[in-house]
Amino acid sequence: MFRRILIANRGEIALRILRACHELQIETVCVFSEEDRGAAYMDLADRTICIGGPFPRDSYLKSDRIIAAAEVAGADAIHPGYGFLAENAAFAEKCRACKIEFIGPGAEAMRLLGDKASARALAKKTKVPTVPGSDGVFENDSEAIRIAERIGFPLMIKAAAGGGGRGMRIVLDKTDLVAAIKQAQQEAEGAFKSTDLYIEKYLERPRHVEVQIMADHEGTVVHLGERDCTLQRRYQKLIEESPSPAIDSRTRKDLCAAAVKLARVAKYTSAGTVEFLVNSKGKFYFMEVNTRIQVEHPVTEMTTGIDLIKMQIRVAAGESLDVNQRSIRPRGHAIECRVNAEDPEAMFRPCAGRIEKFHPPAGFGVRVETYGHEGCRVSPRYDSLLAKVIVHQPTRPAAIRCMHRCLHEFTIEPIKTTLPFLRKVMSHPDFVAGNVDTGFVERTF
Ligand code: MV4
Repeated sequence: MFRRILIANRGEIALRILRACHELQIETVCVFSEEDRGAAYMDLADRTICIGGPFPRDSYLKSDRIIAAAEVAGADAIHPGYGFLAENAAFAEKCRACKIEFIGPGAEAMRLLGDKASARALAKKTKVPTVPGSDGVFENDSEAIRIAERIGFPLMIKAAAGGGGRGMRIVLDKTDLVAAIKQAQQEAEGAFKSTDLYIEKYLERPRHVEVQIMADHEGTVVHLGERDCTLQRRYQKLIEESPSPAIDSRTRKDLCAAAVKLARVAKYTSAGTVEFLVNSKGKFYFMEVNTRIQVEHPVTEMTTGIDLIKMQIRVAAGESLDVNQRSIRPRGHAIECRVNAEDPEAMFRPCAGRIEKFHPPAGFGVRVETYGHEGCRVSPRYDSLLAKVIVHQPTRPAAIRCMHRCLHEFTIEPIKTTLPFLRKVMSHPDFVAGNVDTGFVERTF
């Protein structure tokens, strides 16, 4: 097992990883930016090292400084959390070259699955259902037109290097195609330094259902059930739950089996998520793979009783999985609400400042993941995620009632948060009925 882990992240996920390390009796090193100097969660770290200025590109994205910090502090592994360097294959390779274990998948699997066009090609080859579309990236406009005419409109142009909705365009008919390709190319070039694009048929009003997988270095792959993340706004998830209220047990079985199959052929290790879109008839299609631990992982931890961060650390240290598929028995219903420092009345504009009053909820089946406390500062430089409220109850109606209670108990002042918005969703008849799609938030609020 590792002796000392460096945490290359900040905020709630840095705290989550710190706690897991200490339960495993592993020492911790926390790196931080000038902006995060003095943040209370770092009191729990055995050592803290400043790695640069407030902008992510000057600190949390500076791979060489992070590796240097790990070497100086004698850390034998780095946990990247989510965001920042978590899905950067070059960073994973640098860690390996410096004999520091990167807690995540190998660089090869990360590269193969991180490119959405190659992940899609692998899914297709593996007979995991994919949306009709191009075989890999297209070369030029005339090839794109040929593919578009074959699959029909509406369709989507997507950036191979994209993710979370960046570099995507919906194309309603042929007259818009060439202009959309140009726009998507420009966006992709700017954001990812790659103009590779591919085409998919556009699925209307889908649900987003993803499968949590975990794999060790012996080739054992298990799934931990699915999460339904349909409630989003502008590709930002707001509420996640498990099990999905939208799929039957047969679909669930097929979906989870497809995710495991894909992880096996990719020789995947560590925690990962295979994302699918599900249409109103319950047919599912592979979308992309997230090669990291995700924000919403606690939903799965609550239903399975498995600590995914600890499991990730054990697997990275070379231990084999201490569970098998039959022993993983999801129970009850879990819901997570993301409490963001944003003003829902002002188009979810990020809000920053000092928190004067902070009273998180607690009680039976309630878990709160946050770096927040009275007197803490919320920076405008970083992700607005302030707290995650996760509830676990025997049934979905009980979980909704419990979440409703928690959201009323939670007091944060004076900064604006998404709490009032989340309260409205919890009492909305369509959410209560499990009858929403990915356009629900924009249509309803
Ligand atoms: C799609 C789609 C419809 N058809 N692909 C958005 C983020 C990325 N993970 C995939 N996304 C979508 N891909 C096809 N072929 C609709 C979306 C989409 C979406 C997906 C999940 C949750 C919310 C969404 C909101 C708008 C669009």
